[in-house]
Amino acid sequence: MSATSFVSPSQIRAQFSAAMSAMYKNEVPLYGDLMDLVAAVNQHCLEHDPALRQHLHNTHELARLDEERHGAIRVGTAQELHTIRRLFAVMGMFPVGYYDLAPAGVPVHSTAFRALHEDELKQSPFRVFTSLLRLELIDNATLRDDAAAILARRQIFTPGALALIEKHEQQGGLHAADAEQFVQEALETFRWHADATVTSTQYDALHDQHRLIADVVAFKGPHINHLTPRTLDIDAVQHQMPLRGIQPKAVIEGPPRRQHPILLRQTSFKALEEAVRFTDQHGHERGSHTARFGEIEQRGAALTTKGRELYDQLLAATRNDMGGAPTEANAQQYYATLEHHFQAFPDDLFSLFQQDLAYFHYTPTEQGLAKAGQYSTDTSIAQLVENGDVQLDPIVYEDFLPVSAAGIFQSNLGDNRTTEYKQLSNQARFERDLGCAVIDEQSMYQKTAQRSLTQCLKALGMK
Ligand code: OOG
Ligand code: NI
Repeated sequence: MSATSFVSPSQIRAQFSAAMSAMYKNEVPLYGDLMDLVAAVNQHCLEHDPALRQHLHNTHELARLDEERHGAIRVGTAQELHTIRRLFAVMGMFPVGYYDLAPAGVPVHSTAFRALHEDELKQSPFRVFTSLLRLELIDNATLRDDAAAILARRQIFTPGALALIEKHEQQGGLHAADAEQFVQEALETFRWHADATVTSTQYDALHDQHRLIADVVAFKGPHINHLTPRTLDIDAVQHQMPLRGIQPKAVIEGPPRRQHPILLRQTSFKALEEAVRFTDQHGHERGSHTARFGEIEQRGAALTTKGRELYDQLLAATRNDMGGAPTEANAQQYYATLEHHFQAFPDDLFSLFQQDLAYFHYTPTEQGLAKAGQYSTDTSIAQLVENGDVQLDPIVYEDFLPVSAAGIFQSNLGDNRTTEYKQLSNQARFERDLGCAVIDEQSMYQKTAQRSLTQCLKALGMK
């Protein structure tokens, strides 16, 4: 058998994403309802907004939209994080970015596993926001040691998954039958287990320290805690959720609604209370745990470092005016303040391009192609755009936002406790546990934009 008959990592990722969605729909029926709502809203948007449809077509996002989703998991130990990295590598998913949630009172730090190249993202943009519990932030030494001992006893990967990860590393890929088996074995790591690994007393102790700690430590594995479809109109979905019996969180995280969406807007519905059995419970005795929830998101343009700084600054100014994170009570005032501050963020493509705030795909127009080969070498890309010879389409943001992620965590953890962990962010330690450096998201968008520009100029006979 030759290397050429390996199944591509993108295909494995697409299969895994579909299998995960089917499993989660089964486990959390509300997810299925949310998917139906998102599909209806997306169809409506595409029918009523031909420019949006054309843009999504140009950037190859239209074909992937129905299959687009992200998930989230929380692992407990360095070893688990290390092996999960190797597992995701089989599917062509690599750690992008470092997110420190400690300042927001969540004792984790995180990365997002995803595909890197636009050709691969096109096949499947599936991403998994992956957090590692930071036991070192827990000040209760006994509890910390107990939690570490409980975590040390569990094995979150099946023997089959471990064997296939190794085979993939040795051979450089997997053949079809192995790939199929890998998807099934890998799924087991993300499955929900109603049987806890601790007594109800232990659970209460973990839970009293922080709900998140109980969620990570008390179970057999890092169950997928949400799976998020992508909508083209998050305000419409937020509005329609209650009509379908789904209660959304107070506010949509991220930038305000705009003509040209930037980064990421997200909202979620509250976690479900689920029956679990602790190790000291027998017969029909049950306890309960809330962890799994639903989320939706709308994605917009990836921002340059300069654009991102402006975003962070305007969001911080909004929060400063509000005196902290938004709540149910001040939601309307929050939106108004957010919109007010974001007037400073240009909302037309040419300004975003000219002020170097966002990343773009460059497509030669028919008018431009008709002039191919006749351009003088000093024609700038800005001139080509202004003349209508090149069309701009924003590159979609593939990553996450730490402030939004903290809001999502907090809303589904269901408490407004704002313990601020004072310990410094520790990317070096995270990378050591992970077994490699995280990839810089900016460099990924720069490369994609550059490849697009090179191809565009070539088509116009300028390179
Ligand atoms: C992850 C929360 C963050 C997002 O989309 O920002 C997240 C978690 O609750 O484990 O998923
Ligand atoms: Ni999420």
